[in-house]
Amino acid sequence: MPGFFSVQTSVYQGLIQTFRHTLPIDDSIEPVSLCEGGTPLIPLPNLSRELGLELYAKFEGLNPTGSFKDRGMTLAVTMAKAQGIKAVICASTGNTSASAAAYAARASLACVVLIPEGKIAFGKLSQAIIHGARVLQIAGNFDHGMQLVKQLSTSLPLALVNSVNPYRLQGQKTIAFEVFSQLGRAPDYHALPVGNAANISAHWMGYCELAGEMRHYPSAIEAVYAKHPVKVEKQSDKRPVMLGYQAEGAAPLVLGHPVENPETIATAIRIGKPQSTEYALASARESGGWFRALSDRQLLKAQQLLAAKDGVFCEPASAISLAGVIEDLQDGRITTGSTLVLTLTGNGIKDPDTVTKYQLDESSLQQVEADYDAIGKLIGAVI
Ligand code: AN7
Repeated sequence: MPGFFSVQTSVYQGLIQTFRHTLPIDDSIEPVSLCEGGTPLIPLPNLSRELGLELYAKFEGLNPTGSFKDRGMTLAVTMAKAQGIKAVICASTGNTSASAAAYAARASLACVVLIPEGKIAFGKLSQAIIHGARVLQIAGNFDHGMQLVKQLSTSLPLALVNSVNPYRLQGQKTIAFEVFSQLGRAPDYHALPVGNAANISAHWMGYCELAGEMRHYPSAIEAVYAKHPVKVEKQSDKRPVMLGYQAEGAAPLVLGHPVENPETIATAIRIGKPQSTEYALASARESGGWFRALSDRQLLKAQQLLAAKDGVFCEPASAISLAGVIEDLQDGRITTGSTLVLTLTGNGIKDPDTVTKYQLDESSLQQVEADYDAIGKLIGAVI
């Protein structure tokens, strides 16, 4: 209807189309996209005031499948399809399986996912099922699943779409590009949860490229870069200090060694043998950052603070970055007045059970008669 829209609109075409010049993929390749990326950088004014920071949330829970995984998955599945592979496989604590299942469906590829039995959030499991993946629950944890899918993808015609696939990090580095353009500069600090340790490595890769320094890890990408040279124009002298937070029961990067039986309420990061350990350590070292472990109680508190103080509902694993920032501020390791971005990696709606199990008190859910006076009395206590 000509003239109907008063505002000029342009259609967002997803991550590959937006950042193609920064990605090592051929122009002729048709993207498999669900319009991922382009997530908001949400100011957190109430928490900023309380903590004495300029605090922002890069809310990755607003990607099409509700987590940052979609950024890497659009590339990994696009390349699998372009190479004529008919099926993808991954091990997952939940979000990777949801994302792989959705992108495989979109590309008309088969999808097999290995998940730790009983240890993934219900929302994520239902995503994998509804998108038509073959979901295999193993009597083991993520690390066991990871070992299996690496073997299976070597011997069978399957594309491995875990973050050891070099294209995954390439997609995820665009978080740094978006933060830089949304903020108009690099933040002083950038905090995020660390599980398999790919995302912190990808963030750092993005910030380094913005500073004119190309990062070619994982080394498997060298050959790809050689074929498709990528040049990100230098835009910033500054790079943030990278802060990686892990759950106490699953903190190999803090301990300096793998954890055989990782445990945490934050099932997304219940990982004891991170595949990108080396790159994550380099990210912290080169940026002047560090890793820290937080208890389940601390991350649940942070999840509640983000939701109740500033209206952003992320999943438990994502909230660990705020928990870590609160502790590091108290210890004086983070300077007050700084600009700090939290990557909130996944949407809280994926894991409602953790809220009803751990975040409920007698005032948040009350039984009451369907009676005007009885309800009026209760309201009186609130207003
Ligand atoms: C919400 O889905 O590993 O350090 O299999 O779902 O890059 O692994 C998920 C990881 C943080 C950790 N936040 O990122 C999987 C999986 C959320 C996550 C992480 C994950 P990495």
